[in-house]
Amino acid sequence: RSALRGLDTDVGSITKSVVHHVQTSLARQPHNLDDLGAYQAAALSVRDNLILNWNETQLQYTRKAPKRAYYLSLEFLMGRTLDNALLNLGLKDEYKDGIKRLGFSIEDILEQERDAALGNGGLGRLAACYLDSSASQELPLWGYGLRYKYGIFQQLISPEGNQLEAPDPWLEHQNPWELPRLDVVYDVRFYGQAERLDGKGRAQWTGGQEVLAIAYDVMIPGYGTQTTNNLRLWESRPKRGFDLNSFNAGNYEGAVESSNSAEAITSVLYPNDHTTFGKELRLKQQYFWTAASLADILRRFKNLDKPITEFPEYAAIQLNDTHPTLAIPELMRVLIDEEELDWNTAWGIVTNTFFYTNHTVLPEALEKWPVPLIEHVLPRHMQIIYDIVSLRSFFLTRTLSDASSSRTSVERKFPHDRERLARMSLIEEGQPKQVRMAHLACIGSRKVNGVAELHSDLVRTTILKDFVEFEGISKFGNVTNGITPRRWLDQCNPELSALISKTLKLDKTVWLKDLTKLEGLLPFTEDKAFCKEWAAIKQRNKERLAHHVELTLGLKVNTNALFDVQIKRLHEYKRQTLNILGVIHRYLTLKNMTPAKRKKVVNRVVFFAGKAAPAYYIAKLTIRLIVNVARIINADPDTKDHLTLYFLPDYSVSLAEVLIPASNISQHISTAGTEASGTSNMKFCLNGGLLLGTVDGANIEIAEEVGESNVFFFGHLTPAVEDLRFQHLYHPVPLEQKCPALAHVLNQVSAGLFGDGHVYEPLLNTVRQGDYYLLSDDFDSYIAALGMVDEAYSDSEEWVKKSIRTTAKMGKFSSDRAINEYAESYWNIEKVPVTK
Ligand code: 26V
Repeated sequence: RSALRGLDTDVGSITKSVVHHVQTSLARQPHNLDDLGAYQAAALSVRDNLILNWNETQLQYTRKAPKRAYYLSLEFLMGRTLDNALLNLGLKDEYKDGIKRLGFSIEDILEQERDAALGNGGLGRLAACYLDSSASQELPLWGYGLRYKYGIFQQLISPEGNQLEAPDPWLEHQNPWELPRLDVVYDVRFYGQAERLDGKGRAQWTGGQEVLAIAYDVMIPGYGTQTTNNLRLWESRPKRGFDLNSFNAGNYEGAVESSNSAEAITSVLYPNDHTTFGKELRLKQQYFWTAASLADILRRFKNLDKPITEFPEYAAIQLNDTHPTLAIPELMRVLIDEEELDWNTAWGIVTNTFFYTNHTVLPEALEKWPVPLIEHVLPRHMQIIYDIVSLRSFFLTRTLSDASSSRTSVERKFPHDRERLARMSLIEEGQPKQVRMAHLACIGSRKVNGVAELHSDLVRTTILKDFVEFEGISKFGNVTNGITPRRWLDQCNPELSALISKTLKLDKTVWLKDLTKLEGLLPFTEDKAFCKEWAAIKQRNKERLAHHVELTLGLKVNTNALFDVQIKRLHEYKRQTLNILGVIHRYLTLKNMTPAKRKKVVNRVVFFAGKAAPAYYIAKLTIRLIVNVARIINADPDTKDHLTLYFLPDYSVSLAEVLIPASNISQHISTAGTEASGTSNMKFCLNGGLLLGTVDGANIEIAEEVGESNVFFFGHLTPAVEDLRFQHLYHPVPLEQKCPALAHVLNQVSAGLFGDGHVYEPLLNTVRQGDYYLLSDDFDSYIAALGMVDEAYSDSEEWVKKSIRTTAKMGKFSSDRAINEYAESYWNIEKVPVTK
């Protein structure tokens, strides 16, 4: 509890503080309180501690004026806060007792909290893990994002198996974890006119719509530190609650409408990932957030009274994917039009401030915005982008006769290579022209990185190859993703955490901050008693999951079976389809066996969870197939003891915390070269679940750590993918011939074994025709790998050893390691210890 300042934290004081909040903040009577009220009061009491640490941390930052890092992310998938705050503050036991004295159970009140689900998937959860690690590593970092009124939609599954979406009103009850900062407000302009003022690139931007950005601060406690960092989320509000002119002119409805449109900006998180769509409101979200965040960062810098040219020595801004790329032209605009710097000085500042992380190489996910749309919404920024391309930054061509500039242009470096100019331009020709945000992010940044070794190689050799040749390889690095072991082991798997501490003879505060200490578990693979305890904890976690399924779905799960889990966004490249077709194959195989032979097969329970983008037809059809296969096979008396299947609706961070510790094997089976990293793979392995996967993303580095004998790899490798796709296009082989087992499975689905066969035709045809994600190439080796899993699982002693070895070798994947790499190799920031 060294982490705490100010407040008394004995059980008696805690009880008093909770009761005090019941009576004052909630204005309720302690004797007729429900679980929700108890949660709210406990949260407010914990919050008091966070606020004191937050104040002290921010005071130190102001006093010491270190270089700071800013993490700009449109998504922060935080999940619940109370349990995490208690563990990070080291007050879990005290609150558990205090809550008990008041007649409540801590487990019950923790369940009352709604997830903060301001993200789609891995990209947003990564941002949340990095916040936790920054505070735990005492690094001066703030996150900047949007305070969406509605987070990722709630997923409902209809009786037919269709995904339905409902809004996520996560702010329905007041949110104790945010502090509204009604005094931290900025104006953000949209539309209007931009007029060039002189030959130096200056302009004046006037007119249009002005919207207010209001700050809400979320406290981010470090683990075992007093450091409490900040996540600042912006809310949009109309500049004037009412447009008085319209009101006076008798246009009441018009006046109300203008206030609606300002508020619309932060009303909802876009539930897509990996597909661009060019919606104006999404562009407005991106600009609203980057403009407010930059204004805030600049205001803080200006308080230091340093020359503006020193800005990059005090601020490093990380762009989480291309979503905040407008920050680049926005900082140019401020420096040129408002600070009146010359173009070269401004561009020098910009390119020393920003850092860009790419999170996908899938072409459909690379952001492009139509030029006419940017011209309309952000006319000044469009001018600046054009100036970067050719006129002033000497990027593509050399149209200014400023030979003294040290910067070279693409044209000068590669004369007569017009195709290269077209490939590299920020503007893609076409109807309409489009701005390529990844190119802008790349040339506007100091460094660029991918999120796992293979992915970073693909960034360097495919999507940004020309830029590597132009700017040099040293600008293009890698930071392999990581996860916070606090949430993803200590919090979600407390029994395993306790066993590890006992075995290593280390306080958890030590190994949770130096995860490589887990290697100390290796000798214990030979300790029978330890192995038995390890296995027993996994079993209890399986029972906890079964209990959850029974509570939520009313279904009884067989816990004496291998638990096989695939949980992630539904997407063709992630190949949930391969998994479900594999399940059907197993089912058909079981059906063909004698009962005696079936008894020898490893019993298996397969879990799926994940959301599909609301407009992603094929992904939704995959859910429907999974649900209907489950309906049939779970009811089949011949096989149901040996194989069952569950689709758990409404996947969330909180559900992941129950699923991950319960898995024996998890599936990460993307087509090679498509999954940039994956981070749930790390979470499963940290919890002693083994990995079945393709040679892709971070799977590769996990295998390097734990040894290939402890993972189940299958499928073609990345270099083969292009050739295989070529074969599909130009030398197709009938599926019956190429992969009869798969053809048979598809035919059974078509024939209606799981209900209306014709419903699934569009999904099945993605495999039969084109097969872009290469299911037919990988199916046989996939089935073989599943067989190897069965065989390995049958040797339960050896399996436990594999499980222990896997956990023991996961040290590399702590997000503490990752955040320190960013701090040292990218941002050049140092720790700021906060002590009294
Ligand atoms: C792209 C787009 C395109 C426009 C529509 C909205 C939207 C939203 C998100 C994205 C970014 C997709 C990139 C992404 O989520 N990548 C995932 O990042 C994880 C963290 O690095 C990584 O583990 C996953 O492998 C990668 O798919």
